[in-house]
Amino acid sequence: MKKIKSYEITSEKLYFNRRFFIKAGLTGILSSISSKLYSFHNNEEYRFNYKLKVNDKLNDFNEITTYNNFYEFGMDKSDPYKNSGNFKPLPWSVKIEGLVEKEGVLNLEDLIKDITIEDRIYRLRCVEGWSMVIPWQGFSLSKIIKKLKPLSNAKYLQFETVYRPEEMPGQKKLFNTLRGILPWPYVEGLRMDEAMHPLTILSTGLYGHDLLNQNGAPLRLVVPWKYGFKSIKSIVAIRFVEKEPSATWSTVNPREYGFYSNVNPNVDHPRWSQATERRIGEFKRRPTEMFNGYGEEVSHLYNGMDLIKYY
Ligand SMILES: Nc1nc2c(c(=O)[nH]1)N[C@H]1C(S)=C(S)[C@@H](COP(=O)(O)O)O[C@H]1N2
Ligand SMILES: [Mo]
Repeated sequence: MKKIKSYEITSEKLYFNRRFFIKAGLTGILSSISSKLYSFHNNEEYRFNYKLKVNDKLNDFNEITTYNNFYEFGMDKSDPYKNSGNFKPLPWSVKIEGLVEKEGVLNLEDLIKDITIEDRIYRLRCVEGWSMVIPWQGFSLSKIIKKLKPLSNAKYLQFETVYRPEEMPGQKKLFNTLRGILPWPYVEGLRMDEAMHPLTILSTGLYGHDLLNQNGAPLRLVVPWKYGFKSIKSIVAIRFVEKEPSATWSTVNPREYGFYSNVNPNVDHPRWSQATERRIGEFKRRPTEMFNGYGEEVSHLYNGMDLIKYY
């Protein structure tokens, strides 16, 4: 179990103080208090691209790292926190495959060389009806895609999570829908224009801390206008393909999970209403916003599409 020390349980206030210290150049002190695995974060001049909405409040570090969905480590929300201590996020490399000029294996450092890590505060909305506001750090996936030079017939991307049953106890169980365990490896997909949208990020950290294992270390996707399961963790392959790729949840249960999975209060999950959500840390449910509140930025991607048919 990865213990979270009390000094790592960061309140919003402390976070902003940290930012101040980062600016003041006291990075040495910071890196000694956060048990770092690698060092993409502490030396950054953080920038905020998105301001918090008036009624949004950041979830704290403890909430974000103890209430997770990462079935590779088990199905309960606390399992990823409890069972991910043996996972080794370093060294890490990512396979680049398919309809792209620069196929090959890239180690993480090479993949993000020359890329600035930015601060992005995004809401993550789960299909089960809960949500959090998370200060991610990462960079637009589009920066990587441009460097890799996709061929003109690459219309979609598929992402794949690492398969390491020795380090991920949930992967040891055989696939069996009745028990709810998924087929491994976990895969996800995006249409090329969704992947190129500046809001779509690859994240390497949050709250000024490298990603913990339970959040998808060392590299995970975040697509803030889609349900959380599109945000695939611990990515080891990115595949450029012509046809809509398979995605784990839509393969397992296509009636309940579509390829698009845009947050949409008007389209219910067959077993749950999607009209409201519970922000972790709050009791009263709040209305869910179309595209999770990012409609102004992303609705043009779906002009003319029937979002009830393409859920
Ligand atoms: N590989 C993998 N990625 C995954 C999942 C998973 O089980 N396996 N769960 C998804 C779901 S359902 C959600 S809601 C988010 C949760 O991300 P968080 O734990 O960092 O908040 O991760 C997504 N990515
Ligand atoms: Mo989720």
